[in-house]
Amino acid sequence: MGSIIRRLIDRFYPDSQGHMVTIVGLDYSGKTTLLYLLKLGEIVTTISSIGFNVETVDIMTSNGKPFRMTGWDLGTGCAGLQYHFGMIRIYLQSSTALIWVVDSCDRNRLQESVDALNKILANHDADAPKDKTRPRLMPILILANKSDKPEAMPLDEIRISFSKATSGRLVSIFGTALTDKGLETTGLPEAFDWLNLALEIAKSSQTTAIPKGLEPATPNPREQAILSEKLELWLTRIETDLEPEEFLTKFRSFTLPSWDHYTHIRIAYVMLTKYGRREGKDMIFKGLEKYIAISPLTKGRSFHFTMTYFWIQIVHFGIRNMPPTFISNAEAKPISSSIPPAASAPNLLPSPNDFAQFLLINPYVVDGNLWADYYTKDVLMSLKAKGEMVLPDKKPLPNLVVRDAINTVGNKG
Ligand SMILES: Nc1nc2c(ncn2[C@@H]2O[C@H](COP(=O)(O)OP(=O)(O)OP(=O)(O)O)[C@@H](O)[C@H]2O)c(=O)[nH]1
Ligand SMILES: [Mg+2]
Repeated sequence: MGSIIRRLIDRFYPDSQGHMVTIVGLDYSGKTTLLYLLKLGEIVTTISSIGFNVETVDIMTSNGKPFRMTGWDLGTGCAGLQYHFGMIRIYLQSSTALIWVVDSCDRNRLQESVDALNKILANHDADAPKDKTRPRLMPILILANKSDKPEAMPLDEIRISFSKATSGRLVSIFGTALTDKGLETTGLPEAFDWLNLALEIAKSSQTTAIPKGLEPATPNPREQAILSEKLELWLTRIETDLEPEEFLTKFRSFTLPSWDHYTHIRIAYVMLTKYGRREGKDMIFKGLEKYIAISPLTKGRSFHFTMTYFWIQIVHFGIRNMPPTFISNAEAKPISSSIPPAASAPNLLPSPNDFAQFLLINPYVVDGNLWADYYTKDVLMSLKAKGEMVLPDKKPLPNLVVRDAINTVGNKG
C-alpha cells in the first residue's frame, strides 16, 4: 500500500530538495506558522489547513552548514488527525524525519497528542523492513510550541508525557516560541541543530535494538481505507487515463468513458487550471448541466448547484495551494499559484503529471463525502440547495486569503 504515492513523491521531490520532513501534530498547534516562519522569516496569519503545505527551506545551523529540507505540513483540517493516520503512514515512508508540533498551552489535549504520535510511530514500525532498525532511527523532533505564552506548561512536564511513547527512539524535545521577535529567539536554531545532527547519526548508525512491548497499533480499517487507498487508486488511474486534450474533447462531446467523482474532479481541475476561476467556473457549470441532460451515463441524475459550487471552490483552493516552486516533470513549467494559470500558460492544458502532483498536495479531494465537513445533509440535500447556491451551515468553505497573503509576502523577497 502506498507504493505509487511514494514513487511519485520521490520523483517530484528528488534529494536536491533536501530531507523530506513530515510536520504533524494536532490542529492549531502551529505547524503552518512554523513552516512559513522558516520559509519567509515572518509570522503569517494562518487558517486551519487542509491538504499539505509544502515548502523547501534552507535553515542555517550553528556549524555554518545550511540544512535544506522540504517540509510537508499536513493540515488536519476539519476532520481531525484521526482521519489522516493512513495518509501519514505513507508519506512518512518517504520522509527522513518527523517534526511533531505540540501546543504547550493545551493541557487538555496533551495526552491526545501523545497518543496520536504513539499510534503514528507504531504504524511506521509496522512498515519496517525485517530487521526493524530503520524506522526507529528516523529522527523525531518534538516542538513544544507556544512557549512564549504565560500558560505554557513547563518543558519537563511535556518531556515526561512523551517519554514512554518515544522511548528507544532518536528523539528530542525543544520549547519553541514562534513570534516575530527574531528567529534566534524562537528556539528553532537549537532544534534544527539537533535535527541536523540526528540525521547524521541516523545515516551512520547500523542497528539499534527495539525495546519489547511496543507493538504496532491495530489498524482501524476506516482510517486506513479512506484517503490513502483512494488516492492510490486515483494515481494509478491517471497513468492510463486520457490525455488532457482528448479528455476535454470527450467532455465537450458527452462521450467520457466514466462519470464518477474522479472524473468530476479532473474536469474541475483541468478547466480551472486552463481558464482560471471566473471563466472556468461558468464553463464547468454549463458543461456539467448539459452533460447530465444529454449523456446516457448520467441517466437518473440531476444537476446540483450547491454541490457543484462546493467542489469548484475546493478544487480552486487546491490549485492555489500548490507551492509556487512546484515543477512539472513533464514540462518543467512552474505551476504558479500567485498568477492565474490562464494568464501564465494560455495554451497549456495541465498534464496527467500535474494532476498527480495536485492530488499529492491536496489528497482530501478524493473524499467524495468532504462536503459533510461543511454542510449538514439536510441543508445540502434540500431542494433549495439543488437549485441555487446555499452557504454551508457547519463552517465556511476554505478561502484563499491566507494563501494569497503568503504568496504576496513570498514574492516580495
Ligand atoms: N503565541 C504563539 N502563537 C502561536 C505560536 N505558533 C502558532 N501560534 C498561533 O496558533 C494558531 C494556530 O497556528 P497554525 O500554524 O495555523 O496551526 P496548525 O498546526 O497549522 O493548525 P491546522 O492547520 O489546523 O492543523 C495561529 O493563530 C498561530 O498564530 C507560538 O509559538 N506562539
Ligand atoms: Mg495548518
